[in-house]
Amino acid sequence: AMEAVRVQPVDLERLAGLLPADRVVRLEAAVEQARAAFGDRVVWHVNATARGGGVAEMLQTLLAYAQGAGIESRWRVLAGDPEFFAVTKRLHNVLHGEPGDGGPLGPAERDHYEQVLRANLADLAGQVSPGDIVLLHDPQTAGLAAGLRALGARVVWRCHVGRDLADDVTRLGWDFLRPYVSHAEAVVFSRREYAPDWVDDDTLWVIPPSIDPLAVKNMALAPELVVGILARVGLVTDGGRESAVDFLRRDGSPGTVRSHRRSGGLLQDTGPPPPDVPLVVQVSRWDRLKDMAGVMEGFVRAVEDDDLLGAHLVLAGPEVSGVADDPEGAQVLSDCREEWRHLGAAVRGRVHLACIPMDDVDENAIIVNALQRYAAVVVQKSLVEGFGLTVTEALWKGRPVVASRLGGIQDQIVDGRDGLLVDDPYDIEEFAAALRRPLADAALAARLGAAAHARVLEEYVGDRHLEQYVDLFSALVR
Ligand code: UPG
Repeated sequence: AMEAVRVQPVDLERLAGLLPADRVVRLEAAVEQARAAFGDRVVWHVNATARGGGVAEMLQTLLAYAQGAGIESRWRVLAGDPEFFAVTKRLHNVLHGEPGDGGPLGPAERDHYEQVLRANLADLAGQVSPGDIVLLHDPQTAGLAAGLRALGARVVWRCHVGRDLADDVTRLGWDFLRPYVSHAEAVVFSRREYAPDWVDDDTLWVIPPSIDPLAVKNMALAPELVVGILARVGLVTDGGRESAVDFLRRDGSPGTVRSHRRSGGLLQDTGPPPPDVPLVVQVSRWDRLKDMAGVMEGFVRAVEDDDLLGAHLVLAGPEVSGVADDPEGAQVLSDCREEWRHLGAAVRGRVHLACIPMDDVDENAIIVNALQRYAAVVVQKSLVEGFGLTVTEALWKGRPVVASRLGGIQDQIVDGRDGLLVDDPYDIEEFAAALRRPLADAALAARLGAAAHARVLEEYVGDRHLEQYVDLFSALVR
């Protein structure tokens, strides 16, 4: 059966407290509009995982605010088997223009995809009422559109991935998905360029993702707490001291970061970085398109000629068993470990791989938060990226970010102002050169970080996102 994810309502007032007055007024107007246009309907979100990855991250926070504003919102997670997720991961890869495992997307795959979604639809049929609004996320859920329409629901499909230029590989994915997506009444992409040409302009919406500054992932943390958290989980050493680390969970209840250092599990046998060295950090799912191996190579290149203040690299991702819809995670992590073993002895001690536990969402979030805040430089060397919430999160924290100039990353960063962009994601030398700059130049790092924070507040905070949803849903039910 489908999993129902419960989200505690959060009062929009809290978010409003961060915003300039004109934006508060606009947000209040949007809430009024929402109540009038679709306040009597339930808004459903369906996706493929309750935790790990950008979609789950956003649903957690946007649903909390929608609930807080009195819009009844519910979240269901697909039930699928490994074969289903192998097919949908293939779709995910090809929509990014990457062949992935190169496996087929033919009639047998289609059959299985439809069969799994039929079972899920049966589950939803008992819950969704005619007139309800259903937002289906990503390729995994597209095949639910027709059945939900038949139940009288109003259906939107949102695609979180894409590639700036369509090619023969992306077409494989779209050929598979088109018969399903065509039943949705509106289709949402993070960039205009991602929409295949058969999507009608009047059904196409462009809505970039957002972050919630008040989420556990992004909330302000005192510097002592940052170090305390990282020491507690063994991600940095602090002379053997280890204090209890308490924090407030999303729902306001108390949480504690568990000690993970005895298990040694987080660091994948690579050992912790010493205290007081600058850290270069990339946080990503273990997905080839995030190019963790390339980050390692680029870091090694950057520190080969210049010690760069003794900088270390931390590559952090989720515990691989924790992300249900990502069957490639374990393989990608094990490839990274293999790559690490082949690094020169001198530099190997400066590169660390970490898996962050996923069984407690808030604990995971606060560890990621601390790591991003502690970082001297955050990198995101993706080979393709629909949007890139890890970039937004780091920009919000005022970190200098070095990232590939592609996908949603190029919308978030103006090169040289809010961060540094690398033109060719396959050019290790260019990446290394960009990485050296903020490490070697503290004034540059500070200037980029300040601009970065301001830019996120301007463009990528939840109010803008919620308003766009209100516009979309209002248009849908008009
Ligand atoms: N994250 C964790 N723990 C980890 C690793 C990652 O919490 O150990 C979080 C991370 O903080 C971020 C999210 O997972 O919030 C990852 O999001 P993102 O960087 O956006 O990547 P994807 O998971 O690949 O998300 C997909 C798209 C991406 C888009 C996002 C939302 O690939 O480009 O931004 O969906 O549309």
